[in-house]
Amino acid sequence: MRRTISPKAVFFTVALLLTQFRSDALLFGSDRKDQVRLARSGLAFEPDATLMNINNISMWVYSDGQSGNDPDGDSGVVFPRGTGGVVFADGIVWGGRVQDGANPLIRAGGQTYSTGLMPGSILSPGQAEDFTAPSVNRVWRIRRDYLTADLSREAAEFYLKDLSEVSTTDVELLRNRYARDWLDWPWQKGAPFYDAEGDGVYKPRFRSDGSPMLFPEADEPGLANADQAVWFVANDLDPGTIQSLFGSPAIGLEVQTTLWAFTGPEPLGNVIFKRYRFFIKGPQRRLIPPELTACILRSGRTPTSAVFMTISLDQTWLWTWATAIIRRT
Ligand SMILES: [Ca+2]
Repeated sequence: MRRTISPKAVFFTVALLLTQFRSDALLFGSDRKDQVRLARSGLAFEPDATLMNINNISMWVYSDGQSGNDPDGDSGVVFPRGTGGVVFADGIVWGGRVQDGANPLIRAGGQTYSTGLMPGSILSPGQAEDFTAPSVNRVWRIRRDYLTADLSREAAEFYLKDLSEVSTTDVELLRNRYARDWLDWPWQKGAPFYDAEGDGVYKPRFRSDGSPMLFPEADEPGLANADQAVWFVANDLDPGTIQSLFGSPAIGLEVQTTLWAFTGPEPLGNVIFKRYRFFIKGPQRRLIPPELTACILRSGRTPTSAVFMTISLDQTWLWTWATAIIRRT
């Protein structure tokens, strides 16, 4: 049935394809590798890549939405940790009709083996943050016990080393990054936090030994009482990047991604949750019917996945899904 809309209305239907990709062919570009190597060398304090790796799964994520691949272009979702890759890359793909006066009507974006997004939020219609700034081209990550936790395995995964090769410096660099990310948690951009005072402002507090004070004693970054969380924001405004994906012009989407995970036994110890929030900040105001028309999952030889969907009321979409590894085949 044909949908009737107001002439002034902006209509954007979306078909979201949420899947995990396996490939033997695709590698990241040299720029990506260089950036990540720089970060891994410790020369860049605010890197654009990190891992979710607090339970039985380790998983690479990047500030431009690329996910699943490791910096060397290999499968970057490893289960159980320290063994072999089970997912080559993962991502979310959206497409639909955008009635904003520009052509073509059909637009698409997302991430597959490459990404149509660039790091940073959208400041005003058509204007994104400068993705070359280290404070923008960044992924934030927290865990509550960063000051005292044994981060040796994390360091081995982050620096792509054997555990026996991890140095004290490697571990301390990661610990410093956790401390910095806790301090710099980008709540003003939309990163979730527990608000002790209920004042809407994130104000972390620390004890004399440097350890962070936790909620409800103080504001705390994170979501769902998870043991580890990652947050970053990206946008589709860069014409070359978005068109290189599917040949589509930008929609004007800001995409905020949160990942979180829990320690402990199965099944929760084998799950990484991932939430996407979509904000429409295009050159012209676009209204989006709060509906999603399709969601397709793919499992097969890949880990079993599940999707949980909610729709917020402020013209944003909120998606939560989980990578849950039941068993490795
Ligand atoms: Ca507060």
